[in-house]
Amino acid sequence: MKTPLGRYPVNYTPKAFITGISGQDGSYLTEFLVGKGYEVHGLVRRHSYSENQTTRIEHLRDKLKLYYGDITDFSSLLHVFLDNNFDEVYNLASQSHVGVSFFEPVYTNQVNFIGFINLLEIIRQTQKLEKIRIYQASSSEMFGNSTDKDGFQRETTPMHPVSPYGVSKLAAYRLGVNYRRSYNMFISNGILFNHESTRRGSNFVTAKVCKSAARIYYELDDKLELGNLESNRDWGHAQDYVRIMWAILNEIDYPDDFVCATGESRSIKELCDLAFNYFSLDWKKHVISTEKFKRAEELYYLKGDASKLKSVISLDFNYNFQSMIEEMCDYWKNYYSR
Ligand code: NAP
Ligand code: F7E
Repeated sequence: MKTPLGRYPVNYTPKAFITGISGQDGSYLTEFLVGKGYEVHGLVRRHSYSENQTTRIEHLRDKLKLYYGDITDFSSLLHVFLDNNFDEVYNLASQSHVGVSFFEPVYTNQVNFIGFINLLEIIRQTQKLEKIRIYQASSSEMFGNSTDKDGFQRETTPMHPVSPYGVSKLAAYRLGVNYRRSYNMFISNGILFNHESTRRGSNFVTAKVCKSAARIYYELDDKLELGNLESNRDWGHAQDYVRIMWAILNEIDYPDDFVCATGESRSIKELCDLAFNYFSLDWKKHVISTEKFKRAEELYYLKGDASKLKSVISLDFNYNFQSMIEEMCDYWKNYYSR
């Protein structure tokens, strides 16, 4: 990475706004930006159990400016943007669970697509467009079961999403391109492949498997029910990927669309093998595949080619699949040993 804050004048404090600041990526991105000297603002939803609103960013609370709001509520965004001029906006707010999107297709599109229109319209009408840079959290789920002949997905691979989530993300992606061209706005899409961490919600498969293996190790459970065991994902680490979000806005001088991926694809069975081995367990004795966790339509295979991104910035990842899953198993082992 180049010098921190390289594109800003010396002694200038850049102002960033993050939607989805309380999520896995939002929390790591916040740490990263605060570490670089940014003034970080973020949108937080009201929860009935208020401690849950900011669990992942609690350690940074006194450094942040947080606003109650919801990306589907235009007015909640409007007052934030009327009161501030931001340098960078990261749109991470999302109903991000693909399986859940089959049960909540309308809501998923309201948050992931209409929410982004709200944000772009408010920015267009209130901000200095020559100055502000916008990052949209696009997803490999937009590809669906489409691959190039060499088995990879890249920016030019046709996009045929197979879930309401994927459709909503594709709509938002196209909208970002449309606003970029129509209004000359700096909007970049990071097409990120799956990324995980100890902060991953435990209803996503990596965290679910690591957590369950820990519970079986401590004899709190004996079985783990999963859905489809045949799919493959290109899994990176969220901490590595949030640095790329920042680099896409700060180390590349033009807005564009970029795949970020490891280029390696692993199966759910390999994931189970690694996590259960960490606890000296045999996953085949504990894991069962049930209809309950299968999706109405499945995306079977993801393997990303990040060559376009690598040609303009360096992708210096600190984790590989094994070290990431070991870190997650460590986390859940410690969690249940308390
Ligand atoms: P996450 O942990 O599920 O976080 C989602 C965030 O969005 C949370 O802060 C959540 O708030 C917020 N949110 C949900 N609905 C909202 C609404 N209506 N208004 C305002 N905020 C709302 O997701 P993540 O893994 O950090 O992912 C970050 C972004 O990257 C998402 O857009 C996701 O779709 C995208 N993405 C993720 C991956 C991945 O593998 N992680 C890959 C590609 C793209 P609460 O805390 O209140 O629920
Ligand atoms: O599923 C299979 C499941 O829910 C991965 C989101 O961050 O990445 C994520 O979406 C695979 C799928 O992630 C269970 O069917 C089997 O094939 O961990 P996941 P995802 O659907 O790939 C993309 C890039 C995003 O953008 C999304 O926001 O694992 N699987 N059994 C299971 N998945 C879950 N969740 N639970 C199971 O029991």
